[in-house]
Amino acid sequence: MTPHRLGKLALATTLAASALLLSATSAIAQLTTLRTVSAFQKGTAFAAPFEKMMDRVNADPDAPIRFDYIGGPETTPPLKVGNAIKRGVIDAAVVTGAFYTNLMPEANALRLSERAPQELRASGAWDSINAMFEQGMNVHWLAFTGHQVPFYLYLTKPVTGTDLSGLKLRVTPVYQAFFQALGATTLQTPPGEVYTALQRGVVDGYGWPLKGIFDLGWQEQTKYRVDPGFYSVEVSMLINLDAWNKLSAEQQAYLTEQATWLEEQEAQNNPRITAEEIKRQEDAGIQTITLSGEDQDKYLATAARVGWEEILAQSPSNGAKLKELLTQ
Ligand code: 173
Repeated sequence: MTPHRLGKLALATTLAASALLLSATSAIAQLTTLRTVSAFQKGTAFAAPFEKMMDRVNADPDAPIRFDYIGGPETTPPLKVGNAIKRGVIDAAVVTGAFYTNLMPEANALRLSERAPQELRASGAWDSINAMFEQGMNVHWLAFTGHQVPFYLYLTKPVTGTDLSGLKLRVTPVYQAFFQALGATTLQTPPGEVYTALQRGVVDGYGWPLKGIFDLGWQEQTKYRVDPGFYSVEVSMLINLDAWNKLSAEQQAYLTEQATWLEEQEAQNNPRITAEEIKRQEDAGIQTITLSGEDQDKYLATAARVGWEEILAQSPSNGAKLKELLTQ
């Protein structure tokens, strides 16, 4: 054998070996289970819709994928979930943009969306926003819940107008700029620390959506809800992009179908749940402080103005695009 032929043979052998190796890795890479974490406590208002979806998938004998639900904040601190999903420590996450503004500040714009997930999907806006998620977070944006569930200011002391000076309020990046613009001082905490902060008098109130305050017993520490609500909840399921790319087209299509089912459930159920929640808060003795007329105008206009100002300052290019995609 000439040295030349020997070289060729060696090359052929190497090629065959790497082809084998490749097919072996792609067999291993075939994902059948998504390791999933929720930033919200198991069974609570914003985890429950996703838990229902995961149960539905896991009960479907024909499902091409399963969810392995590892758990809630006891497994990953809520403010660390963004990092875990970005790095692929987990495959799927139930989380809201306010919990990972350090990684992708513009995701916090989804609470300013005037468009329902159904509209975003139909118009193609979903794909543009998903491209931002891929780029900024290394995730696929699978599902968007909570739309049209407003956020509120809850208090232990009354206010008479829009002046919040002298109050210290528990916030996340959902509310921080807004409450500060009205004069409040703020303290950021994850949901799990709200009860103790109220009980110890560390804060005079907190921001939270309409639903969910009973989950962790906060009604015991809440005297007032300020109406109207503002913004609209966004809690999403994110799939790590490397995990998503390992799924077959069939698995991806199946998961997208589950997401649209979930979003349809939300659209059907949230109006009823909000009405029930208002009644339940009233029955628990929580009084309503209603801002009307000019106060209401100022309150809502300030919320919208500072919400977008913050997004545009932190993320000028994607922020402007999001404003166009999300507002009427
Ligand atoms: O208040 C919060 O912790 C928060 O930002 C949030 C966001 C979406 C749903 C529920 C709470």
